[in-house]
Amino acid sequence: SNLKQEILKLLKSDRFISGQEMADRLKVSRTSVWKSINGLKTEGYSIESVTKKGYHLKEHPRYISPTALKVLVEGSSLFTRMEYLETTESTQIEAMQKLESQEGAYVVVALEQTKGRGRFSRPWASPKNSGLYLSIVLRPNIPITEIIRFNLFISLALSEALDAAFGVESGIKWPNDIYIKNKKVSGFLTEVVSESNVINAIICGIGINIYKNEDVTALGTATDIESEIDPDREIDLDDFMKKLIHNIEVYYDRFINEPFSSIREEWKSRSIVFNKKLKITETNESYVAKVLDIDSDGFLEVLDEAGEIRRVVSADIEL
Ligand code: BTX
Repeated sequence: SNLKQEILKLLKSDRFISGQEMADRLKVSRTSVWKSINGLKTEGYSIESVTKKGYHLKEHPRYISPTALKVLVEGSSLFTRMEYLETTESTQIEAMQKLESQEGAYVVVALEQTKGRGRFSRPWASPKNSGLYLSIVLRPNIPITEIIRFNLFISLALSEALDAAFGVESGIKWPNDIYIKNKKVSGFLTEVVSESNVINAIICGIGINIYKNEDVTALGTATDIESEIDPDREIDLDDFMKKLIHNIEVYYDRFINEPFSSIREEWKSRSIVFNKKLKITETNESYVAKVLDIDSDGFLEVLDEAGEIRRVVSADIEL
């Protein structure tokens, strides 16, 4: 309910707040306050009441809550709806199914995916209560070729949100991954629905490993926020979602209005692919090359072992 959202806001803004004060400020009865607090507790918030001091939010739940998402939608200049699912096959599938019935830009978030997927139908490990899995639907009216540029803007939004919310130092591995210290913490995938080469909808799926989980650790190449965050620092998923959604709004607007060159330097400073010998796999061939630069169109300039400079637009890179 709306009251739950208001109470959550109050709990977040004060160290301690009494039931009476919340009731007065929101002009409702103490019983309604008490009911909403119980509702938030069932959503996973650990709310403690201390005699003479009042209520306070003890620790953050290990997952985001529907109430927090509603607060986000209400404050959003872009998104009209955020759908919350405990579990689903893939948020990409959910998001695509709503393209007709749901107007505008929206988000589908799940706490578990049973068939999470990466690019080229590779699996994306999406265990329960360990990560965040979301799909963002946007509807720009632009040529499909702009998708490369979209990925560059989104990678910056994601990497910056991770750093701001968790105090980590993440880097972008072109084209679609976010790394912390040489391990993948997050990946995204951009799919489009288009007509005559014009985009009808972008469905961008983002997966982020938050808590340690064997399914993810077993990959050997992956990490999670819990393993990388300063141990004194708390993982606040509501705060992360807020920062991520805000960054997506900002960078999506910039994507629509600005060329890649306006973020090129920022993007380069976060990139982890430069000046290393990497294995690059394009559709038909694999080769070893050193990445020299990224041009104003978002193409990588690489130097292969034969001494030839190539422009790479779509490929997989192994560090
Ligand atoms: P990708 O194809 O670049 O990465 C997939 C590869 O990454 C896998 O082949 C595997 O080696 C490795 N991998 C699998 N799971 C994980 C994980 N949890 N953490 C780190 N590495 C992993 C990247 O694809 C794009 C992933 C997008 C996932 C989101 S989640 C929400 C949305 N719904 C959905 O089904 N997919 C997207």
